[in-house]
Amino acid sequence: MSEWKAGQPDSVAAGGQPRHALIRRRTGETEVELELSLDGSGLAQLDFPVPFLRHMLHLFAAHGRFDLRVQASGDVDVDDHHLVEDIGLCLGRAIHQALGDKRGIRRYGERHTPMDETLARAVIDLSGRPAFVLQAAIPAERVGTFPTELVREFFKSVANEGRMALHLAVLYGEDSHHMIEALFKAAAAALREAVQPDTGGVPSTKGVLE
Ligand SMILES: [Mn+2]
Repeated sequence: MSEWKAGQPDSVAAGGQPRHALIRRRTGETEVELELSLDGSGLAQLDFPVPFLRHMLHLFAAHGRFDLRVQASGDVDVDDHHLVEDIGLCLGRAIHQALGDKRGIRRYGERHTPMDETLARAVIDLSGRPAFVLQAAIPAERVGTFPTELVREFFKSVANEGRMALHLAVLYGEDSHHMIEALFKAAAAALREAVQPDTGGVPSTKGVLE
């Protein structure tokens, strides 16, 4: 893993300042500290006991060229559900907070990402209105120790707290690991596009994106 050095952006939004958020959240079930820089270089520092999600967030950071630090713990002796959901929630919250008033961004992003036999698609609108659609027939119940049904819980939390329309689909594929990995890579690249600097102003005819 690369050394953590957030705050050394290689691209910065129209406002000129690196877009960054630090989220701390503690409940009876989990404790999450998550730091996100949208204008990063793809670095990840991940410390929590869900190995497959670490793998996914590592490549999410790399393919979005975000810097992402997550330090989290929780009741994984029950199962991974709460921790995965709450890390997603904090990631969504960080995206929303880092974007501020969304002035000067593209707002929309989309990407198709193949991984060997699999093709995934992600389409994002940073609209201020949460909406989530996932179309994916993932054949395996688990990848490693990770319950594949948690892919839905994770991205639903990201969409809700990130106040975005997030449409994810696996168009076809065979291998469950490939399907999930292609979804995370596509989502990262689509988000990267959506947060990119554009010609200025808030990209809505209403003048406001919440
Ligand atoms: Mn992999």
